[in-house]
Amino acid sequence: LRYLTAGESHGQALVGILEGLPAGMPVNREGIDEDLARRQQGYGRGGRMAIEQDRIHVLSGLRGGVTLASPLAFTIENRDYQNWQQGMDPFQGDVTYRQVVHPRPGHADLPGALKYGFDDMRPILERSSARETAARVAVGSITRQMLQPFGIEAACHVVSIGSAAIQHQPLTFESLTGAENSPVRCIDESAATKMMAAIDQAKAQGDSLGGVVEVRVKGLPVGLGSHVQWDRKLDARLAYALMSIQAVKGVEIGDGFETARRPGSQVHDEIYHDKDRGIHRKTNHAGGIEGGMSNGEELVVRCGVKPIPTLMQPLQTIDMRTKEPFEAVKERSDTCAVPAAAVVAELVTLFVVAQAFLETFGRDSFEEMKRCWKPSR
Ligand code: EPS
Repeated sequence: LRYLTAGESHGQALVGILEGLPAGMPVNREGIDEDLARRQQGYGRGGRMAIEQDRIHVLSGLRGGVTLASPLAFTIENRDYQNWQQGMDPFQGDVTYRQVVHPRPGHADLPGALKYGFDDMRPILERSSARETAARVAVGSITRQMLQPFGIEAACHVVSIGSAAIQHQPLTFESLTGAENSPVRCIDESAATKMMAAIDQAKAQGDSLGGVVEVRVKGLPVGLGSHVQWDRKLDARLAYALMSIQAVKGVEIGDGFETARRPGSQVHDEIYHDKDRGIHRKTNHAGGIEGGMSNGEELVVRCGVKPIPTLMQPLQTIDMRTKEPFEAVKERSDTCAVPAAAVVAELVTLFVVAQAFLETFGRDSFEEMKRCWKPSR
């Protein structure tokens, strides 16, 4: 299972090609559009989300709502292209339109411009924009539909924004349901109020805020990923995929960095067996992965998301043409995209899980996959 995305933030559309799905798998458009809408929400977003209404347009790979095993190609329209055509039209676009020559510290602007030999950073920011994550959400959402019949479900929530954090501990998959109705995807109402106040304050000060998001996946069979090779380890693959999300600066599995501070007796999850539950654990510090393999417990991953580099109270930078000191560019932006990043992390996690799932339980046809499905325990 693999995919590519294409598309500029203010170009005509985002594009995705997903290849490797089994044949005969039902795909429901509404489910994908729901995930796309989830990603668009969140307190702290800027003006762009009032323009966009992300919807998937499938071009190939499906017939009558069922996969053909051929590459599934899709687009998600950028409505804002109507306002940007003058600058972004593939052939007629004016390359001097809305140039960006004052790189934002923390953004792809500067290294991208130096690497590709541009003075204008527009071509860099158009592609490095987190708008691209809409395509990844669509991909992940399709894989959600593949995993659902096998009892695998994912959910996400926001653990902290700035210094405002949730109090609830320990969490389970079921405890996350309330996040869907929170403007900041937070299950703790008092923390959510503090998060929104922090966003308001950052906005008033022309600043931006990051945070920590968590994804949980339940119903994973034992043995996704493998200990036998570095690039087959499920935790390593999750870290790779999650770190590739714009603004993610750290990834933790289970108790993550905290395990380094505790003795082994308080880190490792003791093993039990009884007739009803089979092999099981009473704790889940490992976050559902041991030795690079799923161990049958809930998968728990967290991402640290840095604050967006576009500040309305700009940081110091230089003018790329004169190299004189200047204030960084003020593009329209979000104050905080952490609630959206939680949704992206959930869908990116599901893609990695689906990829590993197909390696162990995959067949050419979906019906055969379901017939042969026998999780080890
Ligand atoms: C982004 C800047 C903003 C965000 C955008 C990411 O867009 P614009 O420059 O058009 O105002 O809204 O996020 C999205 C469009 C999205 O769909 O998430 C950036 O510079 O990364």
